[in-house]
Amino acid sequence: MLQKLTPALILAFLVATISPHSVNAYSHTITISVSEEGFNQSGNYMVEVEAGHQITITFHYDEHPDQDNPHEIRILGRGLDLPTVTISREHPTASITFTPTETGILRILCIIPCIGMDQLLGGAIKVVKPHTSGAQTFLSIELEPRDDGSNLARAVLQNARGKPIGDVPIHFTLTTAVGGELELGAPITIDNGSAVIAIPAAPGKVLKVSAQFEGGGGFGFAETSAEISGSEESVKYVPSALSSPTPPLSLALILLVVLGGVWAIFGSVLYQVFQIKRS
Ligand SMILES: [Cu+2]
Repeated sequence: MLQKLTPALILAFLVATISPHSVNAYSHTITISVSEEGFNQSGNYMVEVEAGHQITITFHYDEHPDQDNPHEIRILGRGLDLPTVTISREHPTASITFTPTETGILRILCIIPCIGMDQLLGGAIKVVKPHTSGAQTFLSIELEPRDDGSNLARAVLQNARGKPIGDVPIHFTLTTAVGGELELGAPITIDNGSAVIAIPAAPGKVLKVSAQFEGGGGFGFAETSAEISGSEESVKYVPSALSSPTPPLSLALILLVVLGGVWAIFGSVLYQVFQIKRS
């Protein structure tokens, strides 16, 4: 039994060691649902693709069955001249295939009047430079809240066998709910494969922190992200002393003196005006 198993085990080991490691981080076949709530139910939908790679986008009509709300969708961008894509209750699915050649943002929008059209103006395709291929890598991310309301993001980069990869930059990006993107920095991983960056406090907001390893040195691209909602703690409203129900006596006295002074000046001005009138 064991003798029969041994060649199989050796083969399995060999396959595991020499299996092709050229892996693309994501597929360029994209499905987007379209409804009055937006693209994939979002008013600021965004997807990332690599320049120079052919992409196929399938739009899917996702309205309530009773509702006839056709859409005509256009993808706009520099160097692009694409036909529009029409979807309706009768023709719920339509695809478009093209190859973006330049990096930058392409816009996706519905160009006919429809229900929820304000939600269908802000779609975006982010075209980034092609990712480096190489041995498969894994990136994980953890967010640790700190006492002052900010967070610490820790990303760990490992190879396919779980060994840490040190001395390479990890790019951290912050995405806010309104769709803005902020480059936070690119700390270098230490021996245990980790890189750490501070995330500014954003009370009451949901933040998406992305970490990206661009690849290089034989290693392939990897990315990961995590979401965090900023704590409400740091926006606690502290009423000023005078607007509190029981103002301190000293402050009340100061207020009395100031108001008394104002009335005294007003009184003396009035008195002088009467004096002038009389004389
Ligand atoms: Cu529409």
